[in-house]
This record gives sequence, structure tokens and C-alpha cells, in this order.
Amino acid sequence: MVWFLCVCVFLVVGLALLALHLKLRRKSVHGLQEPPGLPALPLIGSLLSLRSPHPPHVLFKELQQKYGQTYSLMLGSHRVIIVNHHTHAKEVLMKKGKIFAGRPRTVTTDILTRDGKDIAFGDYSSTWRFHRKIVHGALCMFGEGSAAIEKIVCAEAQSLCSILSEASASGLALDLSPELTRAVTNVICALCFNSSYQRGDPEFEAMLSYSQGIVDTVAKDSLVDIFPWLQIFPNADLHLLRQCVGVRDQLLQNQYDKHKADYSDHVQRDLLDALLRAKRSAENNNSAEISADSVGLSDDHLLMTVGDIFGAGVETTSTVLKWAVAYLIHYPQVQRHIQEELDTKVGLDRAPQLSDRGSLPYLEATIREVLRIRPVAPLFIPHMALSDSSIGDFSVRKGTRVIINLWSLHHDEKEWKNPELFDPGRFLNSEGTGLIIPSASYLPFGAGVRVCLGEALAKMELFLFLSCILQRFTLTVPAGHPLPSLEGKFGVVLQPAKYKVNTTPRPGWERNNQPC
Ligand code: PLO
Repeated sequence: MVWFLCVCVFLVVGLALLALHLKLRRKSVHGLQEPPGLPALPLIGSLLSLRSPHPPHVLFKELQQKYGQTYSLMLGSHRVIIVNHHTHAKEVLMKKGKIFAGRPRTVTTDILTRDGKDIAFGDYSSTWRFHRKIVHGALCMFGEGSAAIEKIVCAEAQSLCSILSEASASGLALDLSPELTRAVTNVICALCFNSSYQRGDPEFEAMLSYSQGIVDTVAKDSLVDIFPWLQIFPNADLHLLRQCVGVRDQLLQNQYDKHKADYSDHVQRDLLDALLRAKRSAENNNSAEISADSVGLSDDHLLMTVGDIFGAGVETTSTVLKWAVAYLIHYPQVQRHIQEELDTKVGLDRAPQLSDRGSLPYLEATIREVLRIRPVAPLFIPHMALSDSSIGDFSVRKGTRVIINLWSLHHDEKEWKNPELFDPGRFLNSEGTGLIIPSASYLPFGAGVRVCLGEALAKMELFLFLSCILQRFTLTVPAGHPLPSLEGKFGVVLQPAKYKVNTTPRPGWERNNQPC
């Protein structure tokens, strides 16, 4: 009897859940259907269907075969829509950019950004818009727009090449990663704080390790981000994240205090000065609109934003450089082609400069191809619908998270011939003389309201660092070492595994030691 009752109760509850699920599925905005969904169970959501040996961006690309280009799943109790095609991606990022400009709050990003007080992870609001505007202005003034930054990047490229020379003279196989990271860090340090790190500086070493700790633990759809209540249990990742963020915040705070102490309205030494000035002038401004906006712009906001610029500026650019070197080692013919171009257009008597960009299309095409084949952030940062809306013919309810799978866009077989092949030529016209973007399915820096703020700076750095290195050296795999892995470790940025490189000075270079 008891058993019979149990079975009845089980059946009734089961049917009720199924009915509820179907009702929810049919419930739509503006009479549209919801996207097809992965099976979901109460509490755990679609977790069972997401078990896979592949990283999320690859799995999400594969799931298209079963569910179509745009589908939904449940991460715990959060509904998530995955977008794998460029038309829907552009609708989300550009056409309906403001509707989808929200950011979900998660446990890990809240720790990193003091509850979303930065720009990258912070939710969309009037404070956010104002904040982004002043950062954009400051970056234009000190970043891409200024000749000073070109000098800084060239000087760093030069000192990087000296280190590579030393390594090649001693015949040692080198892990380029710390050297590339230090060069990129120094550019950002000069830009943000008007300072730089020497080799072996303990603060720089500390920075390298805290930043890796953050990359390893933040915003990678870890379980605490899906089930926030898991925080009540001891969690090694969260512990590491808090510790790393603590170290980072102390470094940032020191710089912030120094800048505030000797701030002057008349001199702007760096980006932090420019931000301080914008904040002060907003505070002194009587205009109702601006002062209302500036209410939210606390010291924490500036500090978190400098953290963003620093983190994004270092981790992304150094990662792309590491991917570029890995691919150049795998494809020596591409390396030779770039070197021939450098030899004829720049020669050996002087270092390459930004004004050479127009005459080095093959190098530019190679950079574009690296950004396509190994996008820094294959899933970007998740977006969130701020109101009921739609994507294509599918309805989207307010609060739904939307993940754009950039990996699918950049590896779409219908858009790219042989997408896994590294072929810079696809970004050149048929004569090989001019650059093209052959497909609309290419968004390495995102698009719309939240497009990357550092795009111009990143492109400048990639060009100057790679041209300086390849003008002077040929990069090869050291004898007895394997070729670099091209697989990548998924996280908030897609990083290549560690590898070693031989840097051989090119014939004729030893004679010409022209500084940049
Ligand atoms: C990298 C590690 C740093 O210690 C903190 C940090 C800040 C900004 C993040 C960046 C990390 C990773 C790359 C991010 C960037 C903001 C924008 C950029 C996410 C976590 C991208 C690719 O969207």
C-alpha cells in the first residue's frame, strides 16, 4: 500500500514537473518560441548534458548539430542562451546592444571587482556608461592617440630583443612567456602609472603569479558561479582567488595613493591622473545629469577600472603574442614570408615603426589570423538581457544570460575554408597586396556597447613586438623539445601551454644594433 502511494506521488510530481516544463517552454515573449533547450533537471539544470572531455567553447560548437545554432540550457537555476552564428551574435551585440548589455553577477567576478564596480564585469547602468566614457577618453589621450606610447612600446620591444639576444648567445632554449609578459606589463605600467619593472623585480614576480591565480579561478563557469550556495563549503579555488585579489588590490592601492598624494590639475602624467581628473571635474560639475552620474564613481570604481585595464592589457596581449609565436614555430613558411616582407619594406638599418603598418600587409594578416584561430576570449564575457526581447525568431526573457560563442564564429566551416588551418593568406586580396576581412563571422574584439576598449592599443603592440622580433630573429623549436601545443587551456582567457623556443639571430642583424 505504502509503495503504491509512493509510486502515485512520484508519478503526480513527475507529471506536474513535466507540465510546468512544457508550459515554461511554450511561454514566450511577443508570441515567439523559446530556443530549443538541452534537457534540464530541477536544481542541477543541464549539468548532466554538459559533461564532456572538451572545453566549453568546443562543446557548445558541437551541440549545434543537435540543437541548432542558437539554443538554451540551464546552469543551475539560470537560463543561458548560447549563440553560435554571426547574425545572431551581431543582433545581440550591436542591433540590440543596449538590451543585452547587462552582466550577470557571479561569486568570482564579485570578488575580483568589488561587486561589479569595474567596466568589463560591471552591470549596465548610468554610472557604468559615464565611467566607460571617461576611461575611453583617457585611453584615447594616453593610448592609441599619442606618439609617446609608440616610443614606449618600441623601447620595450628593444629591451625584449636584447634579452632574446643574450639567450641565443648562451644557446639556451627559452620560455618566452615571462619576457613577453614583462614587456607588455611595462607598456601598461607606463600608460597607467608612469612606471616600469626591471628584470627580476620582486613586485613583478608577485604580479605574474597573482595574475595567473586570477586567470585560473575567475569567471570560468566554475561550480560556485553556478551554485552560489557552495560558498559555504571550503573551496580551494575561492581561497586562491581571494588571496590573489588581495595582493593585486594592495599593488593598485599603493599606486592610487601615490597618485592622489601628488596629483596636480596642471600635469597629467598617465592614465590614472587622467581618471582622477575626470572624476574630480565631474564632482565639481553642477550640471544635474553629470553630477547624478558621478554619484556612483567612488575610489573603488577607479581602482577596479585600473585593475581591468591592467589585467586586460597584460593577459590578453601577452596571450596573443604567445599564440603567435607558437603558430610561427609550427608554420616556418609564414615566418619566412613575414621576414621577407620586413627585409624589403623596412630593411635592417632601422627598427619597424607604426607607419610601416600599411606596407607590411602579410604581418597584419598573420596577426588577424592568430586572433581568428585562437580568440583570446572564446566565449567573451556572458551578457544578460535587461528586458524581454528576442534573438532572431526566438523569444528571450529578461534576466536570461547570453553567451556568444566566438569560437563557433571563427571556426564556422561555412564561413572559413578549412578553419583549423593557419592561413594568413585568407586575410589578403587575390594579389596579396591588400588586407581584407573575408567573412562577417569575425569579431576578435567583440562589437557594440561593450566592444574592447583596448583594441587599438593591442593592435599597435602586436604589430610592433612581432615586427621587431621577426626582423632580428628566427624562432624555432629547440632540439629535443616537442612543438608547442596548439590546444589551449580554457579560462577567462584561452592560454597556450608552456613551451620553449630557440631564438636565432638572422644573418646581418648582429652588425646592426639600431635602437627603435
Ligand atoms: C586577467 C587577470 C587579472 O589579474 C585580472 C583581470 C582583469 C580584467 C580581465 C582579465 C583578468 C582577463 C581578460 C578580460 C579582462 C577584462 C576584459 C578581458 C576578461 C581576469 C576580456 C578578454 O574580455
